[in-house]
Amino acid sequence: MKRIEADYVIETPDDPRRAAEAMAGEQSSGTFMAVPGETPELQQRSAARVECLTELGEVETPSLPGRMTSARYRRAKVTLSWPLDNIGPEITSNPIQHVRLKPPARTLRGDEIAVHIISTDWHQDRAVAHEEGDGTQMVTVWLAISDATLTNGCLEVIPGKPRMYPHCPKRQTSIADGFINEADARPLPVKAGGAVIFHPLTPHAAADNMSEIFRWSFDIRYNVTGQHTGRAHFPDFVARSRKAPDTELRDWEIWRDMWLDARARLAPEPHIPIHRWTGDSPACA
Ligand SMILES: O=C(O)CCC(=O)C(=O)O
Ligand SMILES: [Fe+2]
Repeated sequence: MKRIEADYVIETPDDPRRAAEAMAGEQSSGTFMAVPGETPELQQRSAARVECLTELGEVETPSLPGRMTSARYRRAKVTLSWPLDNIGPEITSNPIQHVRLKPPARTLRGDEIAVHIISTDWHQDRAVAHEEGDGTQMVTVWLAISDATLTNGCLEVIPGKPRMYPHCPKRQTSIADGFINEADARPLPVKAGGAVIFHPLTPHAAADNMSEIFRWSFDIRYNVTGQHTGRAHFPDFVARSRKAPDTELRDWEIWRDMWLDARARLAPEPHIPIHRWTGDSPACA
């Protein structure tokens, strides 16, 4: 069976081998908690494997401060792999994608609320799309272009059972009050070039950028080809296909033109909301 590989550089106060096994263990069938139908056989079949581990010496301070502190950290290069069948060979690039260039919060105007500029409120990506996409198998790939740190507002997630929470139009569209406990949040600092890959029901947010430089990231999404993207009025493209390799789009100029066409088509028409939530639902009272 074909496998996908990813390389990591880790720094850990723990034994790197144990840390690598824990990373592989957490990245098995994709949720923090077991879901119905997740049998031991399925977990075994879809589990990540440690392919290779090379120790790179010790450092006194980690490149990215995390919650654990120690006098020494052991560095290692780790290669993990997963069966290609975990995601399948037919993959579409979903139209819900953003480039976020977040300036230092200090430099923003007091009334600045544009969602990609300020902190991001708690939400789920499946919620900020149309209901037709609720059954779609999708992942969000959050790519750090600059280091994402505790200071500049790295992504944070809350582990839990995968379920959809009601959302309300607040400062941004965010999870209704009383459904999540923000004290359970886990910050996910990553180095530039690193990625956070998460399920569309994972509650996530990002704090203000309290550093003096821009926090730059891309968030892009992929879904199984043929399934509803959740924003059908926007363009998508086939990123990979084993069945029909000729349908893969490799020319960025065509992708750009698809967006220009979409803008020309949509701009004169009434606005199409990008999600289903309105402030009059009982959860928002
Ligand atoms: O980068 C952020 O501030 C939020 C990212 C996000 O909501 C996402 O990637 O889905
Ligand atoms: Fe999001």
